[in-house]
Amino acid sequence: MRVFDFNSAIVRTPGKSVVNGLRATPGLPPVYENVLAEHQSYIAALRNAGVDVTVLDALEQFPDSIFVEDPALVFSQAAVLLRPGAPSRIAEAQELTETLHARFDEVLQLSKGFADGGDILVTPDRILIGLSARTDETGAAELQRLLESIGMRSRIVRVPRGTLHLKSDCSLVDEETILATPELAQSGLLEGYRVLVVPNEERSATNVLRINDVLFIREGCPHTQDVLQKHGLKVLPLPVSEIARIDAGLSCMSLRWFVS
Ligand code: CIR
Repeated sequence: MRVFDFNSAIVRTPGKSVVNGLRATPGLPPVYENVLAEHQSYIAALRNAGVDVTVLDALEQFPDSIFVEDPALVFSQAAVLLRPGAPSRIAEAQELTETLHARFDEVLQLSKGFADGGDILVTPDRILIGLSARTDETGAAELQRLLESIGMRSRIVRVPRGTLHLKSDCSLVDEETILATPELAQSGLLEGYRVLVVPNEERSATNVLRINDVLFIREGCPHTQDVLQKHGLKVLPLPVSEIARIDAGLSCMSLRWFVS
C-alpha cells in the first residue's frame, strides 16, 4: 500500500464563523456560501476518488475547525490527537476525540508542546515534522516519541520563516517526488527526494493532495498543472480561492487513512 492510498476520510462542515478564520495578512474575508461550495466540491472529489467520507457537524465556536488536518494525525493503525499552536484552535482536538476513538483501536495524545497537522508531511520512508510558528520543539519531540511508539520514523525540520505550515511549502506527489516552493527546494531539507518546483508566481499552489491515483491541485494554476502533468500525474484542479483567504489549501480539509 502506498502512503497516499486512502479509502476513508473525515471532514467537517464549515460554520458561518469560518469568515472569522485566522489569516496572516489583512484582506477580504471569505464569503460563507462560497466556502461551503468549495467544501462540497472537495467532498465530491474525495468520493469520486474512492474515499468513504464522514462529514462532521459544523462547530461555530471554532472558526477554523473546517481544517481538520491540524488537530489530529491519522494512519491505518492509529490516530494521534495533536495540540494546535494557535490559542483559538487548541480545543479543536477535543472535538475529534469521540470520532477518532470510534474509528481507531489506538488513539495517542500529544501531552505537551504544540503541533499542527499542517506541519506533518508523511512520505514513504519517514515523516517530516516542521518547526513553525504553530509547531514548537517540545511538541515536535513529543510527537516524534509517539510516532516511534507506533513504529514510525520521523525527522524534525525547520519551516522557512513566514511560512504558515511545512505543507504550505511542500507536498508529496508520488512515492519519490515532492512539489516544493523554490526556497524549500533549495534549502537542502528535501535531500533524497526528487523535487518539482512550483513557479514563484503560483506558490499558493504548492499545497496539493494526492489521493490514490489522482492529484488534487488548486484551480487556476496552469504552470503548476503543466509541471505535474509533464511528470505523468493525473491532475484534478479544485476551487479553493475562498479558503485561501484564510491561509488554507487542499490537504487541510480532511483527515485521510486506509482501512483494510
Ligand atoms: C489557520 O491559520 O490555522 C487556518 N486559518 C488555516 C489552516 C490551514 N491548515 C493547513 O493548511 N493544514
